[in-house]
Amino acid sequence: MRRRAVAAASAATVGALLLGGCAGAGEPVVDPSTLERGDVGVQLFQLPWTAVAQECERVIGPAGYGWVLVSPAQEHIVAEPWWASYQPVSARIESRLGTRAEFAEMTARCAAAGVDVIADAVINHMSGRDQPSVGWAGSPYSHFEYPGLFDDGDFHHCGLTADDDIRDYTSREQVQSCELVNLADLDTASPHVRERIVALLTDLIDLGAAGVRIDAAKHIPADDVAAIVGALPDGTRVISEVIRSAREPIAPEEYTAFGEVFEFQYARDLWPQLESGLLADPELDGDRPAHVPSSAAVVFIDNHDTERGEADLTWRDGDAYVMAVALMLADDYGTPVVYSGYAFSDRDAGAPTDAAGRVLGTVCTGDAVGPAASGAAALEDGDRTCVHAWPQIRGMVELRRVAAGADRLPGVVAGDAFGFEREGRAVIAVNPGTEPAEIAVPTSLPDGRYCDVISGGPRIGVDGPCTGAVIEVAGGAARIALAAGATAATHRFATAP
Ligand code: ARE
Repeated sequence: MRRRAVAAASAATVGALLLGGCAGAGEPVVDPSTLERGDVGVQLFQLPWTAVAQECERVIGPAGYGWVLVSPAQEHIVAEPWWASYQPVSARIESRLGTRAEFAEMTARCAAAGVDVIADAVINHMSGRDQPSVGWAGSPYSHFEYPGLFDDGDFHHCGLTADDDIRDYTSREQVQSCELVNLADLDTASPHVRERIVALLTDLIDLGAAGVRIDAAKHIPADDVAAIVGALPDGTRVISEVIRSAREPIAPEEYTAFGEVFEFQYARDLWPQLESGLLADPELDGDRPAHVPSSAAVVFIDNHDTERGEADLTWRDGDAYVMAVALMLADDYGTPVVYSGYAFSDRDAGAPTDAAGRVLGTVCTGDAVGPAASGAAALEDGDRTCVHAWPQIRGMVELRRVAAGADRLPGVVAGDAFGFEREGRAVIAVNPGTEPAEIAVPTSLPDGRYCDVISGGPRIGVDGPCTGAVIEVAGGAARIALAAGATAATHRFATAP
């Protein structure tokens, strides 16, 4: 697994905070200095580099996230929709999200805040327009000619369909040699093409990226991806986008030998499981059937494609979305990534820009946000959703850090509600039903009063009373009352005074 070690400095920071006054009920059961910076990522969709840097410093680093996934950085076509980012036209790191210098400054400032930057790498294809044009930074190009970078001989012309577009996803040959929605498809078996792609990715890493998301990896044979990422510096994190489909021959499992993959099945299964109570099944521990092994899985509730398509839940669903994200963060499967985009009513609409076409850098504050404040009615098109800054989500990122390494114990069901413990560290309970519910979740947390991090937000470093609900632990159980649709969770260091 090509995986960068977590930032060492941050563990000491958290330890100091914990020892400084949070472990109210006696000695901590774990040495807080062993707590690692969270493994949780944030996808900051279409956020410019200068704003990402500010987010790292103001919210993401302090909240204990470990990494951010940013949108593609290469020069792209000139077009209003967000998906202009996914049509590169040159090797220049110069886009409407920022300049090369701004990209480098972002990675440095995020690293200083303890946060790795993962770059979105579009290496399957170039642009998808048939007419010659000029890119964002002024580079001339045509569909199959990118001066100084790629020319016609570097592309597939599959000849398997009338227009060379992929028509049949059950054909491996079409998926990996024809064009994805008319995007000029690079011949990644060619040594010259590979060399150019390695140079592009190495440039991003030299600019401070800790790793790459391989966009449209399904459309690149796994051997080609392996050869390309094998030429990158040791420790480069690689996460391949291979959308799982039971009907198709190309599976994410083909891409796990050299890195992680986005496990799309996790989100698809979660809501049906919530509704049927299957998450309480004692057999569901660690690795899951029909999913890649936990260590290879990056999981999410939605991303920039699925929030415009298949996702059952998005930020617009308020409490139900919090429930799903909270369960993902409390779970012991995979490495989670929280999605943070902007409101839209037109699925193609790009993020708001200035008069010159540069995306505006709105920054989220660390307070006064959440589903109540940012429900569908409260946000205008283009407003950032700031999901990663919602106190409920920051509270759960904290809980995950405390729970790291602890077993997920068998869940319990009480009517529509269910909950589970991360052994000795944390407890979560959810009520996806339509009536209030009460549940007693067995736990080895010491008896006492704990603050709910869903209604009250993060607690590490906070000495005062709970700002949210109090959860009583007594006689080996956390007794939790849940309104319809509510989630509650607490951890070893969220003790109430
Ligand atoms: C745009 C226009 C097109 C136009 C094209 C070229 O929408 O009409 O032909 O430009 O001019 C994004 C947008 C696209 C956009 C593209 C380029 O979503 O709309 O096209 O950028 O600007 C498949 C792939 C998967 C891919 C999804 C979208 O397997 O890799 O399609 N996801 C990534 C990104 C996208 C991005 C691209 C790839 C391209 O996350 O944001 O596209 O860089 C089944 C299959 C899946 C398949 C899915 C949808 O589920 O199992 O494999 O996903 O159907 O077809």
